[in-house]
Amino acid sequence: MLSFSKLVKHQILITKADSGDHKDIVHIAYGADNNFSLGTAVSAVSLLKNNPNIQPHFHLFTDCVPADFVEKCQQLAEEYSFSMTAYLVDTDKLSTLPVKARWPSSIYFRIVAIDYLANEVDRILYLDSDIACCGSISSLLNVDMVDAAVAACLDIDFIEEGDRVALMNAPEVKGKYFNSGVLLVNASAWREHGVSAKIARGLCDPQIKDALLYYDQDLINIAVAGKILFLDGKYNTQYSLNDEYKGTASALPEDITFLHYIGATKPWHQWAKNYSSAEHFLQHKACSPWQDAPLVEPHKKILWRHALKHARHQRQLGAAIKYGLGLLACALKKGRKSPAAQHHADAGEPQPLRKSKALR
Ligand SMILES: [Mn+2]
Repeated sequence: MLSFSKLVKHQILITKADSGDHKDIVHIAYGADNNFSLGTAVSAVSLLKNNPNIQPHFHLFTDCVPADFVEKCQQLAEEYSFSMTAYLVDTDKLSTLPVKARWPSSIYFRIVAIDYLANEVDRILYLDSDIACCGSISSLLNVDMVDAAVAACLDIDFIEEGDRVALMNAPEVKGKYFNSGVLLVNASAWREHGVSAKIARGLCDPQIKDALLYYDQDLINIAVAGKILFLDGKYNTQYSLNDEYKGTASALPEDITFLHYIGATKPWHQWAKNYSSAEHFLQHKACSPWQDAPLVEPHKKILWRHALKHARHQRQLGAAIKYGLGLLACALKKGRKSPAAQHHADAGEPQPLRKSKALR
């Protein structure tokens, strides 16, 4: 059976906090590929800025650790007291796991991270890279988990719940499906309940495998059902920047600990920078070693499409032309491919979900 922790090829100590600093050490895990590295960095910065009383040890599970990233993290360590370790994950082995077009295999990094760290530390706070910290996390760290394996918040966007829980043969998940962007993990309960092994078994179960839509998130939900402690929504306030152009955006609540930018448009995307909702990310980027890092431009069709819709919504003619041409270029490139390649391209192109904000 698959052992997730064995997929860690090696680890790199990026920076180590001064041991004379007597703050509480909090283990914070991220699992994201290099495409999300700007998000990971700024998420960590937002946590440091809002929590001067703790000393985080960041554990980054990733596919690539560029020298420039290490340099900037070390620069950040001159200002804040924290440790950081990067873990390189064997992506060749992960690529054999089920994913549909919509997700890269790096979605499984979070399971690798938790499985690995559950043998090393007592408690892990897993965070997605598209999460900005907006306040103190001390109340979250003091949560009494009793024998729950995971503390998390309800998912605001669980699609076709009735059908899906039936398909996954997981009635215990009904009405209790959580979002996996913020997970507080009780390592001993995770091990005692054999959660990693249940996830690995789920991956081998044809019925579950075929019904998976959010892969890693579905698998964790099924595996920890009944051993979950639900947290106040402020610990994972899920917000889609694409709601801005759809006209369905609602004002952010006052009291937010973690703001989770769900949906395909992320706050590090060039076309999101004018929204006040992106400020929770951009303000931390602006006063960090990543201040001059360029915002990300579209690099696949679904992003060109969203970028164009945002530019039109914001009545930015120049940007709309640029993104419209980019989208056209994608269509032309696809049209030039042979039928076989075209079939492959179709399979590889993320399709928008009918009802979902998708793309956590
Ligand atoms: Mn996310």
